[in-house]
Amino acid sequence: MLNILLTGFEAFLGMKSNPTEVIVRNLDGETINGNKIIGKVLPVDFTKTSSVILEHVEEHQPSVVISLGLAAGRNRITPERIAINCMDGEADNAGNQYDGQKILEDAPDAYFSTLPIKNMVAKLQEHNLPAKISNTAGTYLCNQTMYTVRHHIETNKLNMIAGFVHIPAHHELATVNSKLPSWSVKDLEAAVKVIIGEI
Ligand code: PCA
Repeated sequence: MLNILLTGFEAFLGMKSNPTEVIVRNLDGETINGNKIIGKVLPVDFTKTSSVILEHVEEHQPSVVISLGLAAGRNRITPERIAINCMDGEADNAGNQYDGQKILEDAPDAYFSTLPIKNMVAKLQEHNLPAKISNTAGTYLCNQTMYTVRHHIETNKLNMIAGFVHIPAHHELATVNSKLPSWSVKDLEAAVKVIIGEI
């Protein structure tokens, strides 16, 4: 049995909830395809998120790290191809804001996902769950999380695959924002299970 660390995020940018938090709490402790899911919710805080996820990695020694984040406005499941060494965008939940600074000095510009992103997209599409590879994880906490975990794995030569998957908003967020495409939590969770099944 492999340990799969599945992370989500707390709510951010004034939104009242985050579907990734709901999914990760629902799946924590489940066994999927004989693999144990360890679900953890991360803070949206540039100064804390990296150390929190790396502590979970140290404690649980997973073989796989799948991090989930909300991409409000996207209409499909988007496994990310790459994370870049850059922080930019809106202030986080603690009020920290960056303007293009590096996540880590003297570290590579980018890391590719080591999850089977092509197979994940193909399998989701087979299940009528719309999916597409994304070539940008942005420059906010989701990008920072994937970059940090991939850097930790490469630097320590760990036998661990890791990457990031952005998911659309759930209906709860769309009820208060008419511009948001949205999915049911049930379908989002089904998609995450398909993704885990491809590992
Ligand atoms: N999405 C944000 C951060 C937290 C989340 O769920 C992002 O895309 O960076």
